[in-house]
Amino acid sequence: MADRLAEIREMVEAGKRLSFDDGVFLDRHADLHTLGELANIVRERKNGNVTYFNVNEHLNPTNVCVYRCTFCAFRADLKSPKGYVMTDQQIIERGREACDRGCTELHIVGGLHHQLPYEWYLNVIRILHGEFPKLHLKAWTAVEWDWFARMTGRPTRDLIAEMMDAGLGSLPGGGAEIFHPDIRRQICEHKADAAEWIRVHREAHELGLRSNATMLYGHIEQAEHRIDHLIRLRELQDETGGFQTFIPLAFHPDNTRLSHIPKASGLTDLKIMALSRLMLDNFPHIKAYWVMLGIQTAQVAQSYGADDVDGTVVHEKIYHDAGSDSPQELTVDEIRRLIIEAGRVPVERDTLYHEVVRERDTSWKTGKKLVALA
Ligand code: V47
Ligand code: SF4
Repeated sequence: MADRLAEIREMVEAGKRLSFDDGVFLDRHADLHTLGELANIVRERKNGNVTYFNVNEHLNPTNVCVYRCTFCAFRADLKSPKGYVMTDQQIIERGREACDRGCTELHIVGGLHHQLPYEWYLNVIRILHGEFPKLHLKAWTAVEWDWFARMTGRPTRDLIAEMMDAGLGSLPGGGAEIFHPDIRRQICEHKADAAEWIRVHREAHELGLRSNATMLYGHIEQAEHRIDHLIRLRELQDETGGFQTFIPLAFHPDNTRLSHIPKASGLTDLKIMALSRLMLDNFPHIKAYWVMLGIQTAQVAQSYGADDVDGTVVHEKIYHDAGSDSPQELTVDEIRRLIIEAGRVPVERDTLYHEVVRERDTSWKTGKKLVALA
């Protein structure tokens, strides 16, 4: 066991790629301290001492959803009193609020509504881009794109191109869950499968968009399923280079059909963060999403592979509906403090990882010369 770990250490130090078996071995047997140390080598090689954040808001224009993923507390049935569909006016107000708060990005995902046509989702992008052309719109998970294709009978590639004309800027990483069919069948049977998720991201990359990727862990999956998931993402990244960030997402059980499963511990969160950094050797960034991890774990995660903590967020629903006790938003000062306390240099980025330098705050300029990009 110690020999195998020493071999893997040498591989990581030499920048060599880890195999499926290496990943499963690390997941099952490596101690957390070693995993963190190895992941930190890769993290600092790629991103130096910098941790990125952005100034963003979330918009979930509807929570009504045809699917019934067992892990989801956000969705509502068509006739449920909990269900909502935002009006154009409400959507524009949220865009205005985001601009007034200095946001560079709006993160837009929702449910797959039984009755709203594809044109309604297209209109969300069109009106927001029309009113706020400088706001980057990161919108619709691969599962939503697949639903649009099922509804319209049109290829996802055409739909992505059409939304790009309307103002779409990039794709978020949601809907990936766990790709392995043995698990996917049990947690989200009917929605887009692994091949469909991967095809949508491949098409987006080919059309010139960047995207993110996620993995939902801490429910019924095992080490093999997690490593299989990471390797499928790594293979697509080898092909296209279009992924920017990987975000491991811990399952939050409250108000879901899997509420009997205890929430993953902070130790598991750090283990998956480090494993993700080690296996995804071709992803530039790994995100410690503070809403999901909590602030303390997001701080420690910056020594376990993460070089990004997401943004100010505001109006997050998916995790708060499932029991997250993180605050609804962090101010820029709070984010910067949580990064500095972790011993890293905060750098505000836009969605595409260009540094944002705000004129009124000259400390951004000191941060700039410390940026060490791979
Ligand atoms: O696809 C749903 C997950 C995802 C629960 O791209 C749950 O920058 C835990 O993808 N417990 C949506 N997870 C969120 C997402 C995301 C978040 C932040 C940044 C980015 C990005 C993407 O949330 C869903 C699903 O995997 N999810 N319910 C739950 N109870
Ligand atoms: Fe619908 Fe997404 Fe929730 Fe699944 S995770 S039920 S697709 S809103």
